[in-house]
Amino acid sequence: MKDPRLYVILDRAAARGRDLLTILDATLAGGCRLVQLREKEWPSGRLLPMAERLRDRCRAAGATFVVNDRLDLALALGADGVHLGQDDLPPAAARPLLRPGMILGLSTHSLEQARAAQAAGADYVAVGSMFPTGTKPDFQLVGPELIGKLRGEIGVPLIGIGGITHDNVAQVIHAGADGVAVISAVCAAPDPEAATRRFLGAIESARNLTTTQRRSL
Ligand code: 3NM
Repeated sequence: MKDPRLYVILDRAAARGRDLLTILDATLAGGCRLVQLREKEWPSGRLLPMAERLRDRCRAAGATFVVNDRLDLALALGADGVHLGQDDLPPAAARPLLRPGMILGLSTHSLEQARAAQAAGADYVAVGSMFPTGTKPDFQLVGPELIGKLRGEIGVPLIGIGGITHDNVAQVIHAGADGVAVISAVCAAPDPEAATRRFLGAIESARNLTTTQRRSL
């Protein structure tokens, strides 16, 4: 995983009828290099042709391409990784099935789950929800505070997720996150390329401030 700062999750439902390929091209043009495909409704057979095109475009751009939930699809596509939730295959069952070098990302919603994810060999740990979100109706609000608590003990990249916007992203970075994952703030943005650029700029500013603050401690 080359650059975890901004993780754009492509979700057809959040795109409100817009083509995911167009959104992908825009976010890649805006500088995103970590992309996930998240599809909660379509069966894998229906999803496969579009997923192949998304994978090809990510490859051409040198971006990392991860598939949410569906290990079979991730393997069939030769994706760079798979992202699993607490109700998916546990990491101990999933890891032996992955090709060498494939990324395993895990969703977590508590201190205990994040510790367990690291112990199970996750390559990154997503922590959410940072803020209330309409994208995941059953979100559990943990806030940036949980990132702060985990920072000292989690060695792999920590990615904040849930309700992240240009206005609150700095809070997540200041809490110690290595990156943020967003769905609606890019997929539903009027201009996903501009939204991506603005996120990368806001993340960079927040990181610089964090470094300066650390130096002055
Ligand atoms: N996982 P948006 S919140 C997919 O808390 C997902 O683990 C979450 O979408 C978690 O950026 C979430 O539109 C939805 O809020 C993120």
